[in-house]
Amino acid sequence: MERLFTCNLCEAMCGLRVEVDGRRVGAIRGDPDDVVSHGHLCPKAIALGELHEDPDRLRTPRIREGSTWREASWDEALSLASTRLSDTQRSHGRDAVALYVGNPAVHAHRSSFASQLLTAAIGSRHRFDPNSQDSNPRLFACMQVYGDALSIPIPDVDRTDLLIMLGANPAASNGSQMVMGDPKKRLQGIISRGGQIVVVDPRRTETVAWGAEHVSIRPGGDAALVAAMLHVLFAEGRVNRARLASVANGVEELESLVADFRPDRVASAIDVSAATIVSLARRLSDAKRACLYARVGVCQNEFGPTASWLVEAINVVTGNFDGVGGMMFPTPAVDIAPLGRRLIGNHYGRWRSRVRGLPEFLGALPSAVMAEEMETPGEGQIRSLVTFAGNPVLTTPNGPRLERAIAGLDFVVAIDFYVNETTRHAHVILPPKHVFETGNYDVVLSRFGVRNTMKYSAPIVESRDDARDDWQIAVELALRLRAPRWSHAAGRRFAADLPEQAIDWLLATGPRRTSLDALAQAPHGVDFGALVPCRARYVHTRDGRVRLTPSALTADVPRLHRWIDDARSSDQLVLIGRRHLRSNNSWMHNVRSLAKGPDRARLLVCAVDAARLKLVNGGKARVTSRVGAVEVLVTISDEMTPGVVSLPHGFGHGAVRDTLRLAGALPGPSANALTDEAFIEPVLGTSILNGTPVRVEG
Ligand SMILES: Nc1nc2c(c(=O)[nH]1)N[C@H]1C(S)=C(S)[C@@H](COP(=O)(O)OP(=O)(O)OC[C@H]3O[C@@H](n4cnc5c(=O)[nH]c(N)nc54)[C@H](O)[C@@H]3O)O[C@H]1N2
Ligand SMILES: Nc1nc2c(c(=O)[nH]1)N[C@H]1C(S)=C(S)[C@@H](COP(=O)(O)OP(=O)(O)OC[C@H]3O[C@@H](n4cnc5c(=O)[nH]c(N)nc54)[C@H](O)[C@@H]3O)O[C@H]1N2
Ligand code: SF4
Ligand SMILES: [Mo]
Repeated sequence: MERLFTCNLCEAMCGLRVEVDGRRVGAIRGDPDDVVSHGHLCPKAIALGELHEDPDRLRTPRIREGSTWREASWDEALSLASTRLSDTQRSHGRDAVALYVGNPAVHAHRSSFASQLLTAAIGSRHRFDPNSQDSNPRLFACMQVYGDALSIPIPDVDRTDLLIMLGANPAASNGSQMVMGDPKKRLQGIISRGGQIVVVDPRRTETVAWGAEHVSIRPGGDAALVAAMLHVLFAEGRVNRARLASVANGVEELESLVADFRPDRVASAIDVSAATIVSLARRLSDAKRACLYARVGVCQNEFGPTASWLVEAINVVTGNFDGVGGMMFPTPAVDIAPLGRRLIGNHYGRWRSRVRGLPEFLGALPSAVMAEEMETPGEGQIRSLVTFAGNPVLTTPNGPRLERAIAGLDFVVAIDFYVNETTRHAHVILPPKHVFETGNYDVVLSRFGVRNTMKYSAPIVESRDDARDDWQIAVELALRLRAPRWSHAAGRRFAADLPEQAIDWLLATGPRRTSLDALAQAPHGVDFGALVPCRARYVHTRDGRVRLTPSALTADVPRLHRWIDDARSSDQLVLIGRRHLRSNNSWMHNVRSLAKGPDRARLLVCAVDAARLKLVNGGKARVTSRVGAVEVLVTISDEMTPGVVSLPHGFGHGAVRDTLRLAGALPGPSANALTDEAFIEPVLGTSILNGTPVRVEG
């Protein structure tokens, strides 16, 4: 039988047609009638079937005794987990148990709700997630500029004339905070309408190969670039102050803040010519409808928050905010923003990490402090850990140090269906059902659509009787931790459908006033059309105006000036990351259709640096940073620019060759054995994963 399902591996939300037979999954194709993707899919979707069938994927809880694992009943595994976590909290306080919630937790509704429940049930200030390796700078910038971290404008790609992309490579990532179905068709649509795409990236990426113009930049240079573009706009009288007066505050202050960012001063620091800076500014201002969009490459560099703020500001200043063809707010049918404001709140700095004093943001601390909080004795030390859908040993800076720290903890619980580099240190693994067995409404990702759409996928595959999903596991753990005297069976029954009831309620109270029943009548999803101007709904500052110069960010401008002055004389080699269409962060490496093919974890080096460092194509190199060293094979590539080398994250599976048999055989080291937990930006403590100083030897 063929069933429809929305792929949940990345942010593209592709609609799939999946052959299923009871518990078996067969062929997977794109759904041509899907309202988001119109038939598009990528090779990872095919792998969803392989993932479902993967013999290495755990289906039963495991308990580790020494170095051996044994299967256990849910009751035994959950009792052991909750007893040991309760013991830790009773003896050492709530903060002694840490929670790390990984990326897949935002990719299906039952998992997303589970992460909120676990956060509440554990109640620890030691809560971590990948946002401090990813979006925090942009969330913080949006919180400062628009008054809410979830007020995130999205490029109106279907109607724009100019899309300038900083630090994003949708040809590999399929788009982030820009859900657009078939990215190639969508982006090439801009060009075929006579518009233009500019990619600003230290590497000449696959997205450039789609027909975009390429501007190479020094890693970390985006804040200075955008500040210099703003300088040009003010200097050339291109700022329409009368129009801005009703929209934004801080125009004059912004003008004086960028006064010293002359293109001729900034150019040599960021390796972009003054003429290019001036031309980018003029094009952004001349285009009838334009978007400057910045993503992970910018968030993860030395000036993530400051650059993210300046990007929001320049879109506003050029009139490309909340209008057709510019940066616009979606109005999704399930709008989690009001709920997020109530449940999580726009909090910053309510508590600080014990050892380094880094601030909490949106209820979480930066992952860069995890290891030291585990290693440093004293009140509030982390003694036990729960990981949920993550692999911080491979995905956070200085993974090897974190791994040693995790191995020394009293007790570790993992909610994950693989024994990966992190979960192998767990004492108990609680494996959830696969998403095909649980259904999916993309509550978070539908906030990022380039059109307003909604889709719900019901479960399509039967489960084993004893299988549990993320939500059920979280409920069981929460009940045992916080309401041990309640009847678990009654609690389980009560909570079973809460996620669907929540979606139904959110649909009913959201902007579309609809329901899950109505959605069931639309199996390919519902398209509510293009984005519409709606800033009154999403700008939550006190006076309803955009804040162009929030003090939490303007305070970082002096550091930017110092960086420019230092960068002009620096010839330090730096490491950046990259993504590949057939990989997904640290996982999906254990399915044959994705693992096969060439080695994807090579170090890319340009010919000039290769000659200087005596590296040969296909030969070995040793890469060293402050925190570690790895051996890697080299590919000499004309995509790279002098002074910058590139290595993807998420590889280096040698330690799990027994439990991830295909992934374990893949070559390549972990890039996060080189990234440095002490190298963070100062506003939020975001990890700097692009721009790590390294030495490379042949
Ligand atoms: N150097 C460098 N490091 C990076 C990045 C980079 O660009 N460069 N990118 C960063 C970014 S943007 C991110 S988001 C992070 C990701 O970092 P993490 O979230 O720590 O890592 P993932 O590889 O996404 O972890 C996925 C884990 O979740 C499990 N999993 C998958 N689906 C489910 C499910 O439905 N339920 C449960 N319970 N588990 C599931 C998988 O088995 C796997 O073990 O990495 C960050 N790290
Ligand atoms: N196939 C695949 N798809 C994915 C993922 C995956 O791992 N694999 N991960 C998903 C996740 S978790 C995320 S967050 C998104 C991310 O999606 P994107 O934001 O599109 O991220 P990347 O593809 O990593 O592209 C980042 C680009 O930034 C460039 N860069 C590095 N440093 C700098 C800098 O200082 N300035 C500028 N301007 N550019 C810089 C890099 O060379 C790279 O080309 O992708 C998602 N989609
Ligand atoms: S682009 Fe690939 S991984 Fe992403 S949603 Fe579509 S099929 Fe899934
Ligand atoms: Mo991410």
